[in-house]
Amino acid sequence: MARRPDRKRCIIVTVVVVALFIIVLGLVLGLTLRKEPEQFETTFINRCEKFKGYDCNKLWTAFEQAYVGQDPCKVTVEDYDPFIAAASFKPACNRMMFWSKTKDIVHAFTAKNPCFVTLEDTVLGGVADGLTWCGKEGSSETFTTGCPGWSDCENNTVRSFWNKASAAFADAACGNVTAMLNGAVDTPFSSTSIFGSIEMPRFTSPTVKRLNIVLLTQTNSGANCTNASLKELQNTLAKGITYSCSEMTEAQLQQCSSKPCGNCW
Ligand code: JS2
Repeated sequence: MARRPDRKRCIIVTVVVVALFIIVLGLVLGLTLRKEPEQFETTFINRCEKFKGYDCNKLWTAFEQAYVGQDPCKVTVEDYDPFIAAASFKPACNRMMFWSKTKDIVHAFTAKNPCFVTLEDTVLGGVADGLTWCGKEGSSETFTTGCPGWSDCENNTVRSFWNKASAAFADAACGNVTAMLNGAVDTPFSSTSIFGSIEMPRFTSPTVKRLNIVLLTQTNSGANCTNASLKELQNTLAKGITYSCSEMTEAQLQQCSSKPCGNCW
């Protein structure tokens, strides 16, 4: 007889342990998911505060109104207009740098050579660089997981942002403009890339006087300035803008980083 109460007690203990485990798991998940929106906003505000002269709470409000409560695949570039207006910046004439397939090396360069400015070195791109975010119909939260990918839908939250921010940055281009392209790929210039389809078409003469292409090459291999895609670039560049192309290895670029604003191309 003594065996039955033991068996019953064992079943009760198991049920209690499983129930406790489910409660703890739910609490951890709930806390993590609740932290998601706050962490994103905190990251946004902290990054914004690194740029002087902006009301970062106003910038955050303008940013989140573009996508909060929306289907994450129905956020258009125009939805970010209020943010672009709030994040206006003084163009760095002769020092603006564009890039394509060279993100990491370009940002390592501008980190050492603050003379040159990429979109991500301004508040416009700096607050969102490397981040993922989206909203959901019926929710006032910002999500950073479960968002549609870049190619999942045309009007996706992050893709519309970068298309809009890139267009705004290119609209502000002035004087000598630099673009760092990747000589290790067959077509360093692609008319379907953001640089080729959104930014370069916005360079107009006489505001933009010159486009300096810096083609980053591996030592003595890969594409050079005679590459066919660069001929296509020249053919589509607005009339009146002077074009130059310089081949540069990463080592040469490193040496350039030490020159304060001295052009190496
Ligand atoms: C930044 C992101 C992210 O000139 C550059 C920049 O102005 C950039 O905004 O757009 C140009 C590069 O785009 P492109 O030519 O398509 O080059 P890529 O290397 O094929 O694409 C890189 C992704 C650009 C858009 N983008 N830009 N920071 O976190 C970020 N995420 C995405 N998707």
